[in-house]
Amino acid sequence: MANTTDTVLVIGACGQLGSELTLELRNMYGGANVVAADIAAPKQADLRDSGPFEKIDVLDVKAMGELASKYKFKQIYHLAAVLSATGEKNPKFAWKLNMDGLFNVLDLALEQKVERVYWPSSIAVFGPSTPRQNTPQQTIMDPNTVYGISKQAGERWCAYYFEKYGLDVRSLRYPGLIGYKALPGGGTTDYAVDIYHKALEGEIFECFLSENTFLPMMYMPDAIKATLDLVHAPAEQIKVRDSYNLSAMSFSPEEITASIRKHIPDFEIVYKPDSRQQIADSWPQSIDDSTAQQDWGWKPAFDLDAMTEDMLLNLKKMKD
Ligand code: AKB
Repeated sequence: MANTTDTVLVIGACGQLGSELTLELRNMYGGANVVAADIAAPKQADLRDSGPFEKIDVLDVKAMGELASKYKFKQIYHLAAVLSATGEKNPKFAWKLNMDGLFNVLDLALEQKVERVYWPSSIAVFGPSTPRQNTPQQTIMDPNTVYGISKQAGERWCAYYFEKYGLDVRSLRYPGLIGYKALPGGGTTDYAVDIYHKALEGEIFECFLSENTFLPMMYMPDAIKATLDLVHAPAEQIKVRDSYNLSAMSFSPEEITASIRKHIPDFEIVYKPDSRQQIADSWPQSIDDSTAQQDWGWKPAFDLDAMTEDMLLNLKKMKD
């Protein structure tokens, strides 16, 4: 249950997930109680106008400490990260931001007695030796992107802070996230957002993955619901303290194209796989999330066609 007097911090609030999660949290806790923080100010008017914004670099320990002293946060959602494709361009920086950022948040949470921390992991924790179909909660993990390595290490640190220091950290392994409000930045699954924009603009879509590349994906309302359900579940229900597998749908570029063509029959796609193909080929094609279902009742609402209908409707409204 949400305690509506809690003060909440969202780090990475202007990103694809952060911008939607912050708005939902403001609905739950009240605008003034949810601080959006990021390295640059929000462009979205609803995010900008609905509550406080603080410019912060998660690597700046002093500024983070001052922010926490000012607001006395009860919950922190730490979403800032370099994603899979961008991470490969500058692996050392990706490691620094993803790992030091997490340590700064975990240590701050301990120091300031923050009651709950949420940190997202990803299907990127899995690698070429992981079983690719219905990937189990616990299995071989040999990630070969710096993003995946940082998420796998981060998961272990979250479990460590819980076991050694009693910090209530919770986490989900997100699949590719698809939403219409904000664009993703630098991931391997980003094509599945871009494709809707290009379809509506009447452009030929150049896909950086091959037509039969299946990846686990999720529509943003499901991702927000999963996150809030997990964070607000009673502590005794949270049995996994590294990160929960989470699943909704799995499709290929060819299948999402067919789904879009039900609404835009002349939509065209061409395939030009690039370096992101190799990343996609190292990830699972589908995920077994039965542990999340059993522990805290996870159930997605959207499949591919339901998502396509909603995406096209909302993007069209935004473009008109
Ligand atoms: C990415 O593609 O890097 C992310 C992810 C699956 O974590 N969307």
